[in-house]
Amino acid sequence: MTATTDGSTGALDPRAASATTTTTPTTPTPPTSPAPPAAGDVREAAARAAERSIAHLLERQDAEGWWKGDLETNVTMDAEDLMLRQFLGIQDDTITRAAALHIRGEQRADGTWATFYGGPGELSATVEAYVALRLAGDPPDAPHMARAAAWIRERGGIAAARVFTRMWLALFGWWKWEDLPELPPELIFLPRWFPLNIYDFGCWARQTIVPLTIVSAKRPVRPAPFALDELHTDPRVPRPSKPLAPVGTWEGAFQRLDKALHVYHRVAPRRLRKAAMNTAARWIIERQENDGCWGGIQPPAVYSLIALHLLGYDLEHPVMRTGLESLDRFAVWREDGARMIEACQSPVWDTCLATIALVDAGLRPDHPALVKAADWMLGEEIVRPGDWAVQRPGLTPGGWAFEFHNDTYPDIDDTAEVILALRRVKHPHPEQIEAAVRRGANWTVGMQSRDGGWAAFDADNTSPFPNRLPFCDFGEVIDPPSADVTAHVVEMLAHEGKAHHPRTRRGIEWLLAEQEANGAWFGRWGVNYVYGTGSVVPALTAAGLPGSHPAIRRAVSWLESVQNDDGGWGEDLRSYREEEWIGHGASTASQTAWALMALLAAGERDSQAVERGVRWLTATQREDGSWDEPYFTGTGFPWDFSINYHLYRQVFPLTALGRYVHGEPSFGRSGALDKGA
Ligand code: R03
Repeated sequence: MTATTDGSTGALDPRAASATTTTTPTTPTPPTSPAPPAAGDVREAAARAAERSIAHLLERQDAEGWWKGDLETNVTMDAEDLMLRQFLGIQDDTITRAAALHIRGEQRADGTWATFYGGPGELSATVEAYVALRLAGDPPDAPHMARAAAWIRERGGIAAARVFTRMWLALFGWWKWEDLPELPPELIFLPRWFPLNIYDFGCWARQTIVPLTIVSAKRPVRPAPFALDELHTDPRVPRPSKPLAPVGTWEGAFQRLDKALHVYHRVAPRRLRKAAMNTAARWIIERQENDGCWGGIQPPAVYSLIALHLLGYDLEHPVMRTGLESLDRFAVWREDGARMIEACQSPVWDTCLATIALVDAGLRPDHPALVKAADWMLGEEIVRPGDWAVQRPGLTPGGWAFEFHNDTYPDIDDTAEVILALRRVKHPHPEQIEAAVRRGANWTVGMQSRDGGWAAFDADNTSPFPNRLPFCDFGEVIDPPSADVTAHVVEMLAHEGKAHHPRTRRGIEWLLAEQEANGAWFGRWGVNYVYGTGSVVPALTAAGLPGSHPAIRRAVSWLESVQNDDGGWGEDLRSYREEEWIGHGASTASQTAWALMALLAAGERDSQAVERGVRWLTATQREDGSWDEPYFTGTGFPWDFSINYHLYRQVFPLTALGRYVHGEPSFGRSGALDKGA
């Protein structure tokens, strides 16, 4: 996310964004490219663009067979890395300088940091970035620091930051633990049927909250060498007291529960609390992956390291040492010496999407690069139970995760897409593909939620309670079914010849029931309605719905209604918050591709909309066969946490161009599912 000179980046008016991609002065205009092809050559131009893109992708495959694009998020990752090192006493000057270089590089002229390219200043990110630069030695009276501090104070200061941010500050005495929600370690003892037991939370929240209950109980304070008075609106009264909601409301009930838990904290039986913390520690250590990480994502790792350290695990203990080493592997070192921490890594996701793109664009299915990718994916298969088995105890393991090392939390999205990829490769040992696909497909079918949809990591993870906790003021904390994941599963099952399987039919019914009145589908893990619609339409047509089906017609009409004047599609992250941004934003490569994939699947190959979209892709492709995409089109949590998957801008345009030139992927396999799956 590169800041621009005038501080604001990206379009601020939905209509302006849709005019053309280059009207907003602050968004990077695509490199000047040759005039779009004349009508007759648009297919020829698409074929040439696909060839260049294939070459570009093949050059970037790792020797081990995988692809991985940077997973760019925001500077809280880098700030929390520096705060973790400060807390554990493992500061490293080289790392501090490189992290500070990256953080400063992301600050905008108005002194703020955002959580996505073109986004507004975000208070918690700005607080954390400011603290990190103070730890790196930037003086508070430096212009860039003074601007940030003034902006923070104007927006309520530290008191208005989210709970996670204030927890980080409490570690150094810059906030009071008493002014944070309680997270009692005794939570770990709650049985599966009891509300707010840890399995009621989404897997990422569960892995984060368990260690945080230890930190919350211990309330550690290791003062830093400076105060942060300049970040309080009034240092004398650093925190406004939040008024209690009425007792009859959920919010009021949970606020009062939190007050009771603060009292309990003072009187908790020592033996019970000690037993709870030890049980939590065992739970955490059981889930550390072979490479030392936790679930392949940053939050459980940093909080588990703090929690275990507070319980006496010293830095040389294997759990701590491998945990810290795994965090170092999340660092991307740039040529300019800056260091960016990835919140997570997406090699499995990137590799399956790249494989699909290459085959759909005409690369021969037995190409050595594809066989190598398939072998690597086969090696990534997960064959042991994870936390998902709590909800599905009898289900045979199978499937894939998103990251290099994450056997505890395979996800349904990656499993569906890996199967779609493996089925496209002509492998010398097809029986290996068949076996892994069968296990993965059976596991996926077994993970269907009761309502017929599929979620990302768990089945039926829909409790209404976690979201009401005062602690949960950031991101999502449960994992309900979503249209994009359900669509990827339906598409996979259709490819497996299971379009008429009862489970598939329930998934299709779920999708049809979820279609918005405007004809689109919501995007949970991608931005936003363009992603949801781009996922669902190809799934429904793969499962046999005709392009003339009313639901498909409504989706086509919606996509045509939000196409930009320049022929591309774009949807700003603001659409998660503001209706007028639904379907609107500066054109981007990945979102244009998603729209084209839907229109092509719906039988619109010869339409004006498709031709204009294909032209936009061919006209904005760079000389080296790649596309630029500063905009974030990936979603961690709608609005709260956004991702720029750096490979999206390559793999999706190639998929769309490939399907435009070569037609839809053929399917209708007689893939096997176990009886009764
Ligand atoms: C679309 C791809 C398939 N998809 C995988 C998506 C993985 C997305 C990255 C996960 O990284 C995370 C980063 C996080 N942050 N904070 C949290 C978090 C979780 C995952 C977080 C938020 C609230 C709580 C706990 C942790 Br409570 C930065 C299925």
